Amino acid sequence: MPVPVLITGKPNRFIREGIETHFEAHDLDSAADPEALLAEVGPRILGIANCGATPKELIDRLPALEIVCHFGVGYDPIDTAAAAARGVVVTNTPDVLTDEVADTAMGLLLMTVRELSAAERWLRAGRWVKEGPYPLTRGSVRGRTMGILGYGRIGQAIARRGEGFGLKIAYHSRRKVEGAPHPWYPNARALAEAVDILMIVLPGGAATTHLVDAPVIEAVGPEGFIINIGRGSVLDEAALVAALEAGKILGAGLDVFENEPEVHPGLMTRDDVVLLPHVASASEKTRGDMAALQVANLVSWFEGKGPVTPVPETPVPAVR
Ligand code: 8YV
Repeated sequence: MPVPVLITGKPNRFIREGIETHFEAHDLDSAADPEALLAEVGPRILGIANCGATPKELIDRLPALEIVCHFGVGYDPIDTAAAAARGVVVTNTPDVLTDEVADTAMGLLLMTVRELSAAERWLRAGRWVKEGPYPLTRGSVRGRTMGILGYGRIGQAIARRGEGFGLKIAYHSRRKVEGAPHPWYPNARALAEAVDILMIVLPGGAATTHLVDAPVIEAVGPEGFIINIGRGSVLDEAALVAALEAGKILGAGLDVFENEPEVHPGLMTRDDVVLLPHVASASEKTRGDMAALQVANLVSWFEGKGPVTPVPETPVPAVR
């Protein structure tokens, strides 16, 4: 008998194929009547393939739930405390997306600092022909320092790439990383004061919400830039708009937003920001690898071999 698994959110085709190959799949969010679906299959559901959210209310509706396997490295859409309290294991998809996200971070950084989107808009609007060359950019990565806020696997991969571009690197993470080749700053504000480009690579959640607020934004300075590739909730978007309007910061590049897919209207019309629709890991190759790891966690668990990539917050019995 195939194991019944609930899919939340919108799975990509790699996830759907993997889940349907190995499990009895039930789509929650695209069901005609999600309530009726939960009433019917909820008591039998043993696993969740999470592509949306798994709040406590959902965990409470699934008395036989054993494991929640998330698609993504950041697992803020899952209530891990509620899962832990029930003995439900949670997994994510680390490592397989590290390099893709770090590549995109550097692309976004260059687009922002050298105004590449605005320069392309200039060309496409025929302004190169009519008005001449695009104005020289105030920003440059030459001789600058990049501060990495969140120095985990992705943050360190971005740091290595930054060195390749000749940037000096500094970082802040809650704990100093022993043996790290870059200077550590004890908080976000101190890091922001020391650097020209602040690269946010932090996960979401209560501990990081609005960690980058008006004082931190202003500490980056009027020639500085902020890039956010982590979670939108980390950056106070209204404070960013105010700082841009007041010339307290030169520009920003954002792949993530506080209220995705909605974007603060004050950002949408500005030429000094680059806005990407959360695409850092979004290649077929990497999203396929992430899907494979998500499915591998479910398969491994139900074969009695334990989770492949459990998160630290939930209990991990070696096997089911
Ligand atoms: C994913 C991400 O796109 O892994 C993460 O934490 O932000 C992205 O790579 C997202 O989780 C799924 O849409």
